[in-house]
Amino acid sequence: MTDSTRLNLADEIVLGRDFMTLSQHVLSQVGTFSPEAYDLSALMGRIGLAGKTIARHLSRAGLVENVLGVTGEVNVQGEAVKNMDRYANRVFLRAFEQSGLVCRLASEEMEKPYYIPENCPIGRYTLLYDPIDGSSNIDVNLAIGSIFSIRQQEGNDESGEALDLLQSGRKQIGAGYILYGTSTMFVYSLGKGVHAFTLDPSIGEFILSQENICVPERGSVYSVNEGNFWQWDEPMREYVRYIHRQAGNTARYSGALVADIHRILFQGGVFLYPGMVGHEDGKLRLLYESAPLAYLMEQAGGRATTGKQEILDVVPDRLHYRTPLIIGSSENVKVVESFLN
Ligand code: AHM
Ligand code: MG
Repeated sequence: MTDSTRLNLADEIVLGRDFMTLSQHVLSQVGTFSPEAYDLSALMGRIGLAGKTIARHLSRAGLVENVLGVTGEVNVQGEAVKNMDRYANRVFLRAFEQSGLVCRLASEEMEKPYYIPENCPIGRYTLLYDPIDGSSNIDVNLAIGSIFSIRQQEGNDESGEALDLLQSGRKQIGAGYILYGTSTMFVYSLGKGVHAFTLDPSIGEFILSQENICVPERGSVYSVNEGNFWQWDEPMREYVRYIHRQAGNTARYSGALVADIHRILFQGGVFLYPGMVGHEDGKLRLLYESAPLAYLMEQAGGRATTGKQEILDVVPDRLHYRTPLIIGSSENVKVVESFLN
């Protein structure tokens, strides 16, 4: 080996990091070279492809048509559909057509699950997702995300009722999110810790940036929309008054769950979206928002609860079921609970 071809230690470390791609990492997590391992690796790669496509579209917001603004439609949740919501929903659907991986997808933007019949004979999985989380941030160029949850496909329920999905979050076999922030990050778990990847746009790959993330046991951040203060029950108001009286606490609320939870995952603290007058179950949807984020938070050593029950134990009675959400560092969640119970 000549001097010019020999790698020094620093180069080797950099190259080692550069070469741990998302799909390689998934294979190493599953630990075998079985068909299931390759399927999960391919599935995660397709979610990553959807994320890269959405990130590219977002990067040209304001320069090309139909990135900003609303479509004029209202979705199943009664919310105005943004152009980006519709685009991102379709990107996920297209990413899985003819993939043979996923038989059925269900999202915040579709009333009923979407079947890809040609995939079903071999597609073992259902993908639940929120294509754009934090939609109110799109038009002002602030951080947003996509959330996903992977479940085993059980049975062949083409009636569209998706009764097999009405099971607890413990049935998830993987979950994660993509954060479209100052960089694009992909954070996932397959039940063996939580791992973060950063998109290197020069090679178009998600490269491992942090493995086995552990949420601090406690943190100073509380993240809640205090504009709803008078819509909450008294115990929740009392908790927030208590937080105000303690020195060292700091409020951070971005309007995008993914961004707020990402901060808490790395730095500790608690995110809350409580029930409100007339909306006792709050705003967030269980199957494709709260449950996947709860799965990640538990994997990182934190907790997620409705205030009465662990989020992962909640069994929904419909696809777009909502729950209150209290999620983050275990000590912070315990303090919230001490006020609620
Ligand atoms: P969305 O998926 O339609 O964007 O709604 C979910 C978002 C969360 O990201 C965020 O935490 C919350 O809604 C913000 O709601 P609010 O404006 O009521 O505080
Ligand atoms: Mg959402």
